Amino acid sequence: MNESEHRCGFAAIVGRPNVGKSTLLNALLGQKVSIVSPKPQTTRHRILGILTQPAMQLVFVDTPGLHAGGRRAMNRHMNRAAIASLQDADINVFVVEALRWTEEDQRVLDELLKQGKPIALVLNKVDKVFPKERLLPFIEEMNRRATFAEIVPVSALKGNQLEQLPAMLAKYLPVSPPHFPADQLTDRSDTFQAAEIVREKLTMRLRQELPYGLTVTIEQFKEEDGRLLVNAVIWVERSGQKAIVIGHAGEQLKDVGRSARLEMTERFKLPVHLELWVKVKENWSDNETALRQLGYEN
Ligand SMILES: Nc1nc2c(ncn2[C@@H]2O[C@H](COP(=O)(O)OP(=O)(O)OP(=O)(O)O)[C@@H](O)[C@H]2O)c(=O)[nH]1
Ligand SMILES: [Mg+2]
Repeated sequence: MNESEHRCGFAAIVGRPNVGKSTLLNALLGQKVSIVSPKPQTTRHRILGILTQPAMQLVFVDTPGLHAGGRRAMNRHMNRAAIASLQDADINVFVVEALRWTEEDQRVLDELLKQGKPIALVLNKVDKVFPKERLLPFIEEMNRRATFAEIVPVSALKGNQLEQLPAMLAKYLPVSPPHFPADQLTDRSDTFQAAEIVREKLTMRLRQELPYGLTVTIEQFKEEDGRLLVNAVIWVERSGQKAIVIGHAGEQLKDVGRSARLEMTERFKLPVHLELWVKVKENWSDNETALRQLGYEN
């Protein structure tokens, strides 16, 4: 390959919460770098996922779901992170759920149109669409809403129709040498990933509003005698939430610890000893200073 033809740039994956952005990123990379859950507002940070091929390096940016109707400092942090990512991208991958269009989708589209960058529209979750012909009128409707550089129906969950995406997106990247070493998968540290794994397991288990008031920090992460010693703190907003997280006779916390440890063992390729503590930081999610202390920085 001629060096002057190598392409490298950023593709931000944006959309409202829960449309499958993180699932899509993980599927495109063939490895999990971003946590996923059935609850909206799972991703809270901008997370890079780097796909390196001989002729290109495509740097995907997973983003928090753009949303309205949350007034806490955390909601503002998440929306800011998403907007900054779509402003910086060479191409934006706008993810929507096939056959569903909501006011929040329209808000994301308005934000994208303001930027004037090319937009690849990904219609996700087509595994739920029967018969597939129902996609055609939806695609026509989308074409009336805006001019998209590409429109691709996919199932991120089943891995359908994804092979074509990287090459399709690469056309919109500038000619440039790679920004990252070929073996680098993400910009996020092991400790960040460990905290996210714990948060994912908690989010999967806890009902309703509680996941929004939880965050996780890592107090210790070190290799000793061939194993990884990890201490994590789960922060809640009110003392009453502590008991809910811990669960009857500590069962829930044990269960979270067990599944987080299994995933960390697989990720870090070492046996893991994981200890979890639950602590209260009053109202942390609506406090800019607390957010920064807990690792939420743009
Ligand atoms: N049926 C189906 N479900 C999917 C597909 N892609 C994602 N999901 C599910 O949709 C839910 C949300 O997925 P995420 O990847 O966390 O969505 P997200 O857009 O990153 O959500 P936020 O981070 O909250 O903005 C999870 O339960 C996924 O398993 C798909 O192609 N088909
Ligand atoms: Mg996500």
